[in-house]
Amino acid sequence: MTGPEIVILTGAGVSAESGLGTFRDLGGLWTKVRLEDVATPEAFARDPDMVLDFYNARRANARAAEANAAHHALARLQAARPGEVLIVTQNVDDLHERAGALAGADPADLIHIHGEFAKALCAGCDHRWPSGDAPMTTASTCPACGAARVRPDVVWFGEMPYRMEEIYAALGQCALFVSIGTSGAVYPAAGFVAEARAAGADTLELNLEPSEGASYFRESRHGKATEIVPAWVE
Ligand code: BV8
Repeated sequence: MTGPEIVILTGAGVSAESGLGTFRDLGGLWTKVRLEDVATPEAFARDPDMVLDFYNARRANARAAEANAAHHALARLQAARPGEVLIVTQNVDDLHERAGALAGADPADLIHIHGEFAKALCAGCDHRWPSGDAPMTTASTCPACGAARVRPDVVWFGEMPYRMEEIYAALGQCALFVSIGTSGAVYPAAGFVAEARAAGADTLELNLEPSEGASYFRESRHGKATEIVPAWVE
């Protein structure tokens, strides 16, 4: 086998017990804020100050959070099997990286399909750079082209998620696909299980409750990520 043997898709449920809110649960972010108002290129064009404030607050929360037992267990699995376990995360926090650095996992085995808070993106020239700790404002400028069109490097609704070719290649040849802490509501990630299954992979869901795509998985285990993920890994 040339690619990863296991592909793991993670979502907000993995970071929930680190204190970062989920999106679609009762009290989740998208029940308080309309995603059309903050997580689309149109919203940024209409009201960049509001969108940047929304993301500055979430970036600050994510910086203050710590990786939990689920992140650490996945990082240990990756460190034990270099190159064999690819994590594709929908999360824009850096908790997988931080756990991975402690465990000695290879950062190349992690893909942020929806981008990351740790980077800024110039909406003018597409240059990316580490976003640092300072809040982004409409006066922040791009270090490459000088334009004041700085935004967080996250994938908004209607934009193309990152590194799709690599992900589909991995899904097409992995032996096991595992989905953890995601509702299966957002495409294309929600379609990964069908893709992996069609290519012959075994499929496992680890989630607090059955997700929208639960019936696509051969096996589902329900409970808190900090309990069921270490139990699966160990
Ligand atoms: C695209 C990033 C083309 C920034 C996010 C109809 C109309 C309009 C559009 C569409 C449509 N149908 C499909 C679309 C496309 C659209 C889409 O899917 N919309 C949905 C809403 C219908 N998708 C796109 O626009 C995407 N781009 O399609 O491009 C394309 C097509 C084909 C191939 C390639 C390209 C871009 C989507 C990017 C969206 N970006 N955010 C930010 O964070 O602000 S989305 C947002 O949802 C999150 O960021 C996250 O990334 C994503 C997924 O959410 P989850 O992680 O699953 O979180 P959720 O709250 O939903 O679920 C949490 C789960 O955890 C729950 O099941 C819960 O039970 C569980 N849980 C809770 N606590 C725990 C737990 N589990 C375990 N332990 C716990 N303690």
